[in-house]
Amino acid sequence: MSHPPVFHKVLIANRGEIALRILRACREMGVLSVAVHSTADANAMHVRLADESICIGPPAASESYLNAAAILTAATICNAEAIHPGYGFLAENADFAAMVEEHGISFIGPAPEHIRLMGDKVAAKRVCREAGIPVVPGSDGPVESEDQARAVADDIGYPVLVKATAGGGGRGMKVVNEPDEIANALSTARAEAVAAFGNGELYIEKYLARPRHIEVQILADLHGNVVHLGERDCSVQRRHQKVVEEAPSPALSPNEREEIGRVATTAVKRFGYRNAGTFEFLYEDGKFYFIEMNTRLQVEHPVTEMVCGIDLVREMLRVASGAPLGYGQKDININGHAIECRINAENPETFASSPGRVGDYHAPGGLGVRVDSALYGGYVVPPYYDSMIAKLIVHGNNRDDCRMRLVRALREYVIDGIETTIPLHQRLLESPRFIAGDYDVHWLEKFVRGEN
Ligand code: MV4
Repeated sequence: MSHPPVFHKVLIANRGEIALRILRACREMGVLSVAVHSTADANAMHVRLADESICIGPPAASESYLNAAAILTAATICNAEAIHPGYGFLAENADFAAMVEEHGISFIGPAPEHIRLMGDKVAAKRVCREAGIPVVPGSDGPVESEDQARAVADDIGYPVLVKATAGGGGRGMKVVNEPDEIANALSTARAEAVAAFGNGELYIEKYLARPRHIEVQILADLHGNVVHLGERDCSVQRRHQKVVEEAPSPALSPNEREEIGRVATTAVKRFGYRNAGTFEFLYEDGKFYFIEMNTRLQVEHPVTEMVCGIDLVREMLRVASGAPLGYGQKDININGHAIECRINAENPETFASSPGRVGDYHAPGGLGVRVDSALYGGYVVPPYYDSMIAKLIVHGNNRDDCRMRLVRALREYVIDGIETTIPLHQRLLESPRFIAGDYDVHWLEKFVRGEN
């Protein structure tokens, strides 16, 4: 079989480390890259390194990186064949993906219908349940009334969690401990959901008190070939922001790993999903429950790359261009262990953001050490965007070798001039609970409050 060559030129609709990550994959494949940038990012590394660059608007993301018309114009002017959206911004905007395709440009990601489907958390749960994935018990659809909510809660038992259908990432959730609280929770959650998403639809789930967040990476081509690349444990979070991620999860047995990967792969084949995707599960007491699917490349994808030896961005470009995966599940092996630290420009105790000029800069190196960052000495971190400035990813033969290598690499990392969360990472990586792998989604919040 012959296949069309991968794209001639790709526009990267993003900034920061992920724009560099995509640019690097393009260059290694002989694909030309186009950077887009706001006026605040004229001196950004992704602009410096790309083959071409186009300014798409003022600093505010709403007028630049979220400006679909400006990005499509840029892609048309420079004759880009494809757009990679990275994560955040327009990455999970189904209307944007559809507009890209209507312009005869390939969207490097799933079909617009699949982005739309998974953006509706109730619909996503339904199709996943029907495809044989275990889901959290709850209302098998949106709740229309207080009476219905009460009936569902009585049925599954308290505590329950009220969630927004259009939500995700923890916004618009309310824990309900007893029947008396349900009316209040519904109206507060509905108001928050309307304000945040312009959609007040809600659903109800059994509240799991101490879950781990474990997610499965999948990759699918246009010919029905699907593989999973194992799981990531992303339970070390603060305010619904992941702080440390690792692969494999220290909590899963080999049988559980095989099972969670198999159900995810089966579901993807069933609903004909294409490109990269992630199934998010809550894991508690030896059972896992699907909660959401992410239809984008994720921030934490490098830990999967480090243990699988597969370049996920390269694969996204290949399958988007129509190439077959060319390997099957039996060809995928999980090797050793990888941990990622997300380093933010923030005070490590108060988490107040700390943009400004970077002074001396020295990134760590050595065997098994990877730094995904767009920082350089003298760079000015702008105040307009996400505070994540670097990801330090380390691989080792086993979890503890990996962890000790990461502690070593953090000590080498010099980022002068701004405050960073490196000291927090150093503390948490040396804490007994992290060393034991004994943590859940609430552990880090308690740790930063000094409770353990
Ligand atoms: C849950 C849950 C417990 N039970 N769902 C948070 C982000 C979003 N992706 C899903 N999230 C959760 N869903 C059920 N049925 C716990 C979380 C959760 C969480 C909840 C409250 C406070 C902090 C949290 C941190 C991580 C996950």
